[in-house]
Amino acid sequence: MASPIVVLNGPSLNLLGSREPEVYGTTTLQDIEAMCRERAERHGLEMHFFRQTNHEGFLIDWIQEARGIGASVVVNPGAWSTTSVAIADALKIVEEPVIEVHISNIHSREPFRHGSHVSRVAKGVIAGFGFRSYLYAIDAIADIQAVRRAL
Ligand code: CA2
Repeated sequence: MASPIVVLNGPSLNLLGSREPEVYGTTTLQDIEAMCRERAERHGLEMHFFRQTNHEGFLIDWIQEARGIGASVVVNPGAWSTTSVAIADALKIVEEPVIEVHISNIHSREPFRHGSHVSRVAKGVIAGFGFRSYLYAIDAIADIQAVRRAL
């Protein structure tokens, strides 16, 4: 049976579309949510929830909630990717695939954006494709599930 998808967003991503358009584009987080829902639906997958928080503990609670329902996780941890061992620990015990996404290519930016703790526990990382990073992550999850069904 197809497992649901949850999409999680970390600090300040609620401001997308309003500042630094040259780095993060002009698409809002609400636009991204709508596109993710459509993409998941197209793959016949349920997007169980799409959330954003500026509070690290909430993100950890939601990761545990995702684990509890057997969901795959698309996560843009924002700046917490490089600072939070706690988020990486929470993601490590999610049984379904975890895909880390970033709108910008963190590897071509300042060195302090390199070295994500989350990358060490993620199944894969998609960065640098703007809002499409999220859509490609959903495609990857659909593909993983299709391969699994074919086995
Ligand atoms: O490229 C990404 O998706 C990031 O996760 C975005 C984070 C940044 O700290 C990561 O290194 C890369 C920043 C999110 C803040 O978003 C803003 C949006 C609009 C205006 C200002 C910040």
